[in-house]
Amino acid sequence: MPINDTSRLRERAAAILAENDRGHYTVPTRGLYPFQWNWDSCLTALGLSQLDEARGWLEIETLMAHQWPDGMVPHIVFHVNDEGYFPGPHVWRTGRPTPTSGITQPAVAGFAVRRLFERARDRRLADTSARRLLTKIDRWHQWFFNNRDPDGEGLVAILHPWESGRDNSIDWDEAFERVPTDGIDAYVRRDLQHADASHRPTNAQYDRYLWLLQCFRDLDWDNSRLHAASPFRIVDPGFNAILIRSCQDLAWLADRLGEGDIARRNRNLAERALAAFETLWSETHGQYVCRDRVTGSLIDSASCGGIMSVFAAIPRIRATALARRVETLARNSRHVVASHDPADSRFDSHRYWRGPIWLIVNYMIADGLANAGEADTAGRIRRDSLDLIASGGFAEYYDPHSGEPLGGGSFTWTAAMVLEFLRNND
Ligand code: 9WN
Repeated sequence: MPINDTSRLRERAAAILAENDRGHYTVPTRGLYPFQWNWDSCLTALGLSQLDEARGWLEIETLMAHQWPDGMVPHIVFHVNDEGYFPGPHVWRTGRPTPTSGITQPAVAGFAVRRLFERARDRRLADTSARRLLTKIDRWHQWFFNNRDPDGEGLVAILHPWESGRDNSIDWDEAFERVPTDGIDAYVRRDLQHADASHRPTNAQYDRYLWLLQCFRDLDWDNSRLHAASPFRIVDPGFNAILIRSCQDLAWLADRLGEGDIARRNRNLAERALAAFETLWSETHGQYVCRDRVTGSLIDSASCGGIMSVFAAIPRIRATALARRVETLARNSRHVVASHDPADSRFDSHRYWRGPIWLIVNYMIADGLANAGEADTAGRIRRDSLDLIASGGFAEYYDPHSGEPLGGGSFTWTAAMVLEFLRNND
């Protein structure tokens, strides 16, 4: 049944957050994802804090409590045993006291913490929480540039598609050809027990996800060795834009908290990265695209990763061009922002990150466009996002042509983003 009234949308969003709340962390959705995910938690904290500020801070503090000694913040924290997800802790075998995965995810924490801090009504709680998180996030940012930019190019590489958060994007197809599948252990996918196979990555992709995992595991998860060893090294504009924004937001926060060294360090990292960012611009596509760090070439694939670049303080002329890109995509599909250009023959309206719309992506693009003065396009994304929820409910992702809800249901970060979109309308 369509949900047309705003207060009912808010109520339903709050109910989903409560349903997926495990006390000190949330699961993305029951069944399909029974643990804590990194960028899910940071974005979910925004919605949680609208209902209960302390609970919002706790979500990020729980995640950051599982930071590795070298500074990495893992993409999954396995707080409980649950056989319903593959690959579980016995596959990763990272040796952490509370089991975690061995790779990371988009570093959205710096952005989320600034936002919680700016909005806080409980100033004392905000001050102590932000202070505790500041040094941890600063260490994570340094970890990125030390381990994922060993030649000092200014931008960082992902070594596994799961790190990008856009697992089966068309962006990775070419580079994935290089990833072998020999020697992988036998496994059973669990995702297909919870979601339709035609909405999910293929078995051939899962084989390669696992090959990379085993390659890193064979190196004892020693992050100083993984970059050189990985046949998959991609400089993703979306991933880097999130990191740049987080560095800038952390610098802002550090200034407020009187931590001058942290502020300077993060501002410098962001400025260097922004200077290098221009090398990812594609005139052909009118947007940023990925660079394959193994071959050195730009990747011929116009995905939402390149449009998410607007989340960072890119030049105004680029932000305007990205607003135009969104308007072009809007002419090719009923709803925006498709995770891949519908005009591309590889586009698939149902399959995960190869076409469907994700609310978190919409939120970050709309935020960046609004900051760049592109209020009309930002408003359009916001309205489209709320329309999708009103007609399709709180799904993991949506078909950009039909609006059909896809993947998992009762989805945590989708609910959090609805609260955010509604708040921005107040
Ligand atoms: C692997 C939890 C996560 C999101 C990712 C999304 C999906 C996992 C999976 O679910 O990835 O990390 O098993 O498919 O692609 O962005 O963080 O919601």
